[in-house]
Amino acid sequence: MSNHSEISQETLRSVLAQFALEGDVLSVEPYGSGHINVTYLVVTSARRYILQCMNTSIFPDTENLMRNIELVTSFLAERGKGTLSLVRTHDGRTYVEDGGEPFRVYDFIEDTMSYDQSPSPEVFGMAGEAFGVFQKDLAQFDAGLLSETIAHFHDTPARFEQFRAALEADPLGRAAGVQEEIDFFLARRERYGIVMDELASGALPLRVTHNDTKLNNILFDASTHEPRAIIDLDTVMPGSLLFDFGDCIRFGASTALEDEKDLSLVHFSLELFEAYTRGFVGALRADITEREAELLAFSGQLMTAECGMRFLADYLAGDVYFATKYPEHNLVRARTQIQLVREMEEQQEAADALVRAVMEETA
Ligand code: ADP
Ligand code: GN1
Ligand code: MG
Repeated sequence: MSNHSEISQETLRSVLAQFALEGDVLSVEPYGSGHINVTYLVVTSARRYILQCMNTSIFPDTENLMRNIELVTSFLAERGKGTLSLVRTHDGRTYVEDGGEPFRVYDFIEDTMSYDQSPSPEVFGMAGEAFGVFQKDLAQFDAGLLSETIAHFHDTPARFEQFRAALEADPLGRAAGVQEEIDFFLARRERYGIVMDELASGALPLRVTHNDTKLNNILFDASTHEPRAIIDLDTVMPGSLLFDFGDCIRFGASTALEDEKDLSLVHFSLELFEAYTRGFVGALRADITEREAELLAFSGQLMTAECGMRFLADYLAGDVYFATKYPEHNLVRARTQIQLVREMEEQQEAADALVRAVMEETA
């Protein structure tokens, strides 16, 4: 299912009829601000649910994707952790297919909220702790059970090659208008391999990681503001701790939305970086290796550059991957990432010093 197409109410209702829902369906409306799946809020006469049409061009193997989600959610639930809860169909399946598109249903996690931007260092610090704890919990999980749902997901050199291929193809002739942005990513190519090379050599350990640690993939309690559940588990796979740290810094240590058009509002905040680092390192301190600690601040830059080149590649390719609301949306997103990488580079020494201080304090 492309993110851009509409699914008829008739289809949605006939899909929902196959799930063992409580009550009668009253409404099904688009929901949330994810870029990948098509998400709906379902209200029945008894309660609320989330219905998702999964994106098969991005996750082609639904069977194994859903097996991963079942395994990870039951592992977390058995340990008393707040997590997603799948609703089964009348005949016990975790998803259905309609017109070739797969759909799943989750219980709606009530009285929660998610943030598209960090509202304060306190909240972002709690996000750091939540992703740290998530990773610590999953350290007990047998990585061999998980399928790789998207190959080379945070393989930055592979992402760079995809970017170059999009540039080469340039199907809409958009490259000519964005030479400055293209040059930004070409100029940094020497640095893209550091984490992948060290994972390959064993200098960095492979762990089970979330891999999509956007702030809006945490549901916070609406009253206490404490994190209640980490969601969007489609990309839980073997990876580096640096992916989870760096990607959340990319999104949450910014002073603006990921798609802010006014770049004068977009800044890398050391205060937000410090709050996140305290939370994340505080939860995982004993497990973080010396080399991981050395690369923590750098991972923010790396994940931001990686995501920036994915946005720019998608802009060049004609907006086929990320959901967009207007023709320049991916370009706007690429520009915020470029601005953030620039400022992260300028503040790299200060960020490294902060990481060292937090590591020493918590030793
Ligand atoms: P995507 O892969 O497209 O990002 P997500 O699984 O992250 O999709 O869902 C999109 C949004 O829907 C989330 O950011 C969150 O706001 C909301 N959401 C998803 N699952 C639930 C749930 N079980 N309860 C409440 N809100 C949810
Ligand atoms: C996508 O699914 P969502 O919206 O939480 C993407 C991430 C990107 C992010 C950028 C499976 O995340 O990798 O970092 O957009 N997820 C996938 O906002 O590609
Ligand atoms: Mg999401």
